[in-house]
Amino acid sequence: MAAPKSSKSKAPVETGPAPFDRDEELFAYRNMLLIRRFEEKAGQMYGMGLIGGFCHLYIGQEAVVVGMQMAMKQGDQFITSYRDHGHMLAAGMEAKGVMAELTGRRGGYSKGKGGSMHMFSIEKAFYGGHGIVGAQVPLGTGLAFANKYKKNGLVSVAFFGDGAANQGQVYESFNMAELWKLPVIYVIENNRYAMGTAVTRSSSQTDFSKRGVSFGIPGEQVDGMDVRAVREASARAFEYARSGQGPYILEMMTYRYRGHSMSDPAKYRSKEEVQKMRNEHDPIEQVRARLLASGLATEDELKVVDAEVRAVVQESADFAQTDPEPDVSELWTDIVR
Ligand SMILES: Cc1ncc(C[n+]2csc(CCOP(=O)(O)OP(=O)(O)O)c2C)c(N)n1
Ligand SMILES: [Mg+2]
Repeated sequence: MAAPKSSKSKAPVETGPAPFDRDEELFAYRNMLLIRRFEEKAGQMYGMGLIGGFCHLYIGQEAVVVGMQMAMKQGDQFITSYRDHGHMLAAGMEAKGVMAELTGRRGGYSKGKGGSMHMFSIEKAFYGGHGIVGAQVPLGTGLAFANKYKKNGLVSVAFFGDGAANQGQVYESFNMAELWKLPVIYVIENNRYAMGTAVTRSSSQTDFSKRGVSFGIPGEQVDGMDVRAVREASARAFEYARSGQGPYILEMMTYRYRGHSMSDPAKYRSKEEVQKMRNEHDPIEQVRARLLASGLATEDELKVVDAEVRAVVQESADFAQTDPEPDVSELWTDIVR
């Protein structure tokens, strides 16, 4: 609601998402920072030749997965694209297991045989890690179908990008999900680009929250750089889907700071554009500034969190370099013959 325009009002009425308490702010800070530092380390290790194959970093988009996780219930499934490291870390999957998968080691989540885009966790209800753009959307819808069939009260979340949102299979999924009132949340991570193509160059309707209108699926645009806004909108979406009303679309307005993957000519946007987002909207800096300004935490307390996060990331990097590679015989395991 807008602040009332009365000559008697003394202070401006604060609008925007409901505030977090100290524990929530610190939780969000720690988890977003873990993703940021992990991804920075992965980028360095890729540069050193320690990681092979594809690698897509999530830096800049951290508030989306952390805010979503804060609204999820244990057992709710989630599934995403190749840009998946942040999703796993936010769900509490171990940094060691993710990093070791990047370097192709035995202790990786797919025993070193899947790499960056192909990791899974039954325990954390993470269904991957998918390299085919948009393929996770029908799969996530299928998870919701299973939930409804089993009447287990769980909700599935399918994350996908602005580019993936133009795939045909997304709309086949929307149709069935609404027809059968499936408990699924479609999270469109609009980071403004699909590889080097800006949303405005590829989409006739650039407001992705409206993409479900013809099916009768409600949607909303969310400030995906503000973890409080993400948590609040996610809570609404979970409530809607869990209560049997059907699917819900959340368009997260976000931004990726790094290139699409590790090789990216970066000619499709200016350095100034990236720097402006970092300076004015960084999701981690927002929480940090709030914690300090409100007195909910001191610089020293945040330094302790920073050091703890760095230690976790360093331990994962050490493990990912010392853990052995899989035995050659592993070529014949975990495959359908
Ligand atoms: C079916 C298919 N088409 C094309 C590609 C190549 N490709 C990989 S990522 C990508 C861009 C997707 O962009 P978006 O959905 O916005 O996700 P983001 O990378 O921004 O997270 C494309 C076209 C692919 N992997 N799969
Ligand atoms: Mg994109």
